[in-house]
Amino acid sequence: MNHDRSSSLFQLAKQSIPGGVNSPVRAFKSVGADPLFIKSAAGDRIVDEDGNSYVDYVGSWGPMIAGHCHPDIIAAVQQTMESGASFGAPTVRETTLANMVIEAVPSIEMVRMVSSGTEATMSAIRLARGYTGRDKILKFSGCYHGHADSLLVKAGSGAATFGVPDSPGVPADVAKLTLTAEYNSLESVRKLVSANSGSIACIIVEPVAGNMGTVPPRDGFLEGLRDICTQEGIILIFDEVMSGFRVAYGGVQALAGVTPDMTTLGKIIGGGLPVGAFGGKREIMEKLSPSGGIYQAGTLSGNPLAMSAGIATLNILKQSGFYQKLEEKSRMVAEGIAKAAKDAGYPIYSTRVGSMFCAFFTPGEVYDWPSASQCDTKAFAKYFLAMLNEGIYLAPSQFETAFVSAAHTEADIEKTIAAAAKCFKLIA
Ligand code: KE4
Repeated sequence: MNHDRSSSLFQLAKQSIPGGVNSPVRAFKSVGADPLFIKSAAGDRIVDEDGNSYVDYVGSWGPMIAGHCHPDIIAAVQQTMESGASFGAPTVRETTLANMVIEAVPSIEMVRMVSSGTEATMSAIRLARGYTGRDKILKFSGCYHGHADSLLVKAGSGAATFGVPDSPGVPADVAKLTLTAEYNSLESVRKLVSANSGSIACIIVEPVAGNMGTVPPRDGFLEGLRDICTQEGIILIFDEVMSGFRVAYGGVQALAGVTPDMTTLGKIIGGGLPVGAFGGKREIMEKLSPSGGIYQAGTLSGNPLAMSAGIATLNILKQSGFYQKLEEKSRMVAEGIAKAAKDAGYPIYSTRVGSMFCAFFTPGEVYDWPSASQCDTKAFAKYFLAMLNEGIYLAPSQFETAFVSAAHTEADIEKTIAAAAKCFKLIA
């Protein structure tokens, strides 16, 4: 496949945009190639500036669960645009989408709209700190919750329970308030909680981790977090920015039967337009300005375009059989790729939760960041580029999740599996 135009556009972009991209993962750095510049998309396909068509498993990193250019979403946004893109004043659509979210996720009694997942998690943490009067937070290695300072933190070395910055520009004094445990390890949580008793405001977790590849919670993990938080008066935040409305209409919490105190959302509820949301118990949410004293704001929060795209998207998801059909497509493609790897004699560890799936390039079980980080990222890069050459667009990193949409056709799933069979043979 020829990518000349994308490459020249990338050189141009690098002169005016840092790294040539507006979000780092798009730069294809971990797969050692120039990124593709995408010109258009429709259904399960994206087309690059060189005219190459690809079966898309990135789906804008999750939002495009209904497929690209769904006519209902286009119509909703077009109609809204014609009556005004943004007013900076309350509109009916915000209440409509808020009530759809509340109806879908019973643990959410009230919800505040923002413009990104980062804003959602950053605001939820401030609300948890303000509500509890405590300053520390606890997260998990391998989980990503956006780029707010408190969340760009990794575990301190040795016995130090203090966090250290995971990026220049994050002050050490901020990082030390973030504790980091291991995903799927209640023991690591209990140790940190007892060492910081009474000073942890919240535990924030991806109830299905999607940012180290797709890593499901082990039996009892989410339930254990719920118990610890209840006993210790810690706010349990499920970061469902990726998994919300993705694995089920009610998110992971609907599948797991575990009730968080707050939930963050994004991606799908904006149907491809900028959106985020955080919601939870009324007694917590009412502490937010202007009903309470904890400040949070946003010029384009709840803007009509994103709200109309979100409402249209959720109406598509509510159609009967939507998730059953998506489950069948997702099972086909994930199992097909795993079988292709096995038949080629290349060991991968395959995971899937609903329409989120991942092929880990390691023979061992992946259940947390230390085990995920054992993957052969060089082999992944070779596989990624070989699949791209076959017209299959995967996430350009081993530590990301692949997404299936309702628009993925059986023919394109077959094409994907055939490509995987060829590509695993190439790298085996
Ligand atoms: P945004 O600020 O990117 O809208 O959302 C941050 C965020 C929060 N929580 C979870 C669970 C997330 O997955 C994300 C963002 N996901 C990444 C994909 N791994 C976005 C892609 C990117 O950074 O460009």
